[in-house]
Amino acid sequence: MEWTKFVDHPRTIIHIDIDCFYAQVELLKQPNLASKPVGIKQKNIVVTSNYEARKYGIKKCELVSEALKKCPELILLSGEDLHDYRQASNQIHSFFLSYSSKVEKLGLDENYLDVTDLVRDRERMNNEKDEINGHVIGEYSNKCACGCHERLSIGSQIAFEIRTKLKNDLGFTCCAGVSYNKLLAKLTGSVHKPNQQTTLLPNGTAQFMINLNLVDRIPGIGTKTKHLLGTIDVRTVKDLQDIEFTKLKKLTGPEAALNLKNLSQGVDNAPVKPSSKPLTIGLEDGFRKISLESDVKEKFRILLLRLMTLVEEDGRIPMTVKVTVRKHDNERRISQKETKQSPVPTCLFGQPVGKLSEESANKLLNIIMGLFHRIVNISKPFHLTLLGLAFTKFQEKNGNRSIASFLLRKRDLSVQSLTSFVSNESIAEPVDPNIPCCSKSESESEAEPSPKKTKLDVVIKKRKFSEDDADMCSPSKLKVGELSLNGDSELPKECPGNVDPDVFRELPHDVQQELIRDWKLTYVKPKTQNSKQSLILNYCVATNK
Ligand code: DCP
Ligand code: MG
Ligand code: MG
Repeated sequence: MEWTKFVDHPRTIIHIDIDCFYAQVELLKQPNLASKPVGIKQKNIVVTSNYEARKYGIKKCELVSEALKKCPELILLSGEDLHDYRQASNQIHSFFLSYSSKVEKLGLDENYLDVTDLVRDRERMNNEKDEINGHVIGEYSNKCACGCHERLSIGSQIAFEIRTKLKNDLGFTCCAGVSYNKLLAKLTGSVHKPNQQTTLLPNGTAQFMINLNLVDRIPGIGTKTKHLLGTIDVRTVKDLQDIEFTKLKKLTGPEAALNLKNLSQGVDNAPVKPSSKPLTIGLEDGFRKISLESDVKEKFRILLLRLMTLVEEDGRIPMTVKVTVRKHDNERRISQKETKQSPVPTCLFGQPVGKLSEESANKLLNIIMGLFHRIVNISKPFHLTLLGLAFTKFQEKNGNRSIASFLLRKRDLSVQSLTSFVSNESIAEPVDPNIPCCSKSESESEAEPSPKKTKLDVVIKKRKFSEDDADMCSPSKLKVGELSLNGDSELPKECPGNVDPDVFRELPHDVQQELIRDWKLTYVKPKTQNSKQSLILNYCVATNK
């Protein structure tokens, strides 16, 4: 595998990021504050602030105490309840869909729009101005042979129209980056802020990338990759551009080396993937210490209530619950995250979806605590620093379920790391960077954003992992869906094949029955299916009568 430069630039991509998003949502509700410095607070952190406040040097995710030192007159508004932000985010996403069907949502306030088709239509009409709207990086007059300068120019006109209409219709100002791929559009959009737009032409790319300076300024290069590259003295984007491909390949493997070389030159072939509903809806809450089972249960109860409001907004019926626990080992000074998951009886979720009766909530909590007990041995002292709950598989409201829906892999992990719970003991502190963190559980469990970990980190880690860390593997688990495919797996008696048997045994009889019924409905196919799978299922159902 060798690395070669791409030479033509057929696509036009716009990246749009809303200015000081939470603050704008709040200020649209209280416009009288717009000219004052306003910060949005979650627990003891100012997660963002308006640009008035930023004039005082207030940064994102700054401690409230620090922010108040910089600007004593800072007005602090609570950002604990994410409902309005999610609603605004969905409205903005829908608004963009009126320009292109290819809109990919990235977090709450960012979207990529692939406007290639729209540009082509306008090019045919041939009545666009041949000049770029907003800031430009690169030399417009030194035209690229593929014709992209004209297309990017039209893209910049479209970006301006979108930004103007977004402000008029929904009230938000934003920044846009226009370029020929996602990576460059995103990086370009943040050059001039707020409420501005920038277009990057191919002849400006190499220098633009160099100007980023350190490699981890490139989205896709996380902490681990940065450190790994440091071992061969590659620290800047220029170093990465210049390093011999063979040397890089030796360090990271061919796939990652190719990715890295491409990134360093601003090459990114990833398509804009139209966003769909997330496959996981989850919440996490971090704290200094929890060591009592009763506190754990209370935390899970609060998490469950909050999670149900998200489920209600989503409208689909959850089918699997996943519990995440971060345990701190005081002696070894390490924290490790583990997860366990179990199907949940779909009948627990009443109509409308998300409205839980107290009885159903208790049943769910029993399942959750059952999973918790599989992770934490409460007969011994324990020290927990994070609890998380997520629903990971869903059934559409029309009841159309399929085995395929069970087998889908995580695509879009929508887990909010909670600095937003109102709780006395909870402290939204970053994890101590000096304490090494490892996760012995399923890789999917890694939901927290810090330290910055990217796909590339994962590719590189997997490679390293298989070479020297094989003993770190988690014990094999019954994964949802695996049994149905691998008929030769040993099936626990009395238990539906998709439920952890130890969790199952702890559940009340009626919940066990509901799980068996769901399992039967999902997996037991009409008699014509003559497979090991259906034989196993029939056995399960029979033994539980
Ligand atoms: N946010 C958060 N925690 C973070 C970063 C951001 O809760 N560590 C929230 C608050 C932001 C929103 O996400 O308003 C969007 O994040 P951005 O990074 O886009 O920041 P802003 O939109 O606030 O500011 P900018 O104008 O720099 O885009
Ligand atoms: Mg933003
Ligand atoms: Mg953003």
